[in-house]
Amino acid sequence: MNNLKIVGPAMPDMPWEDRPAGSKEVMWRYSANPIIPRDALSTSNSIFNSAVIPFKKGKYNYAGVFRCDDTNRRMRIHAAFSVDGIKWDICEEDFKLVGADPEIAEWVYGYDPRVAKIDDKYYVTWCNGYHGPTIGIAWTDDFETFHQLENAFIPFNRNGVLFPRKINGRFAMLSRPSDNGHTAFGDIFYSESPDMEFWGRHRHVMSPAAFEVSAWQCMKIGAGPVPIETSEGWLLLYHGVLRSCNGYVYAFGSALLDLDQPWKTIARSGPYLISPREIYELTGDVPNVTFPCAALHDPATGRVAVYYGCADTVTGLAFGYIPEIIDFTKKNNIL
Ligand code: BMA
Repeated sequence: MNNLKIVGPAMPDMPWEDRPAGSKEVMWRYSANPIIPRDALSTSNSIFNSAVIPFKKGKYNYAGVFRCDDTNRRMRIHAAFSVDGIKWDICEEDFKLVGADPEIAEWVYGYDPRVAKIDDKYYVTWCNGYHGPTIGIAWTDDFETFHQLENAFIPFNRNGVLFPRKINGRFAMLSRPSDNGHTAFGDIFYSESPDMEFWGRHRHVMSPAAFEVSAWQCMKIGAGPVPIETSEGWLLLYHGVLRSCNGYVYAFGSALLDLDQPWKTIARSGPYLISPREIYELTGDVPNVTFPCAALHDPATGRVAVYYGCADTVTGLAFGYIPEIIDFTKKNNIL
């Protein structure tokens, strides 16, 4: 894959740690995980399932939107800034939305944010409470004011993840229709929009895998970070869920989607990339969860750093090389 082309801004200083000597893993964890403790804020019960993006502001090189559940156990989103992508200054106040139609403006809850840069705006999508979970959208250009748009779908829906550019002239989003509870099913769908308001042309992307084929993703699946564009297709990291006798287990793996018709899956990994294994993933408010919501990558080196929620409590980092993840996805393709 010497001629693999990876799209994205150069990020030579992105967070990184080499693969540990002797490790055969495709993705490996940061040795100083978790990078964000649960009590980084005076009001936080837990900080996890959060999204980051390169963003220059004063001394800062990255911005983010963090899921900070407070000590009422209310799910809130807070803006954050970082010099190195590892140590984060998270705003004590939750993010404030402006500009929405008053009929949908009431804040109920928000969680599992993602952030995508499309043209000159940063779009945040999150699971937004509006008579049940749906996908909220807001844009910002300074990570201080967030301009709320219409919800993308009617409830119930989770894991709304935008593509980082228009596809065939339209904004594009992956999401997972669900129910109002701890949904025991879930496929990934693709939708497109001419204007970030009206979403349609819904297409099925992927279903959970058969239990005998790939058990970690046999109950439900959902898009993780914003997909990464490469000459081999869109690299999608996605979470998959298995139901054990003790509850749900969240791992993540990879798939390649067609560049022009991203609802067509080119390859999908049978083995996971990361599954709960470390103590901070195995224990916390919700045990056995590794839940990726963002990735930083550097096209020249192929490096990728994935931000993932650990046991719904803290935030961790995992690293890999995009060409190796693509190879792994194709070699272990279960389609
Ligand atoms: C999902 C979401 C995620 C969470 C996961 C495990 O339904 O609520 O935020 O990480 O469950 O609890």
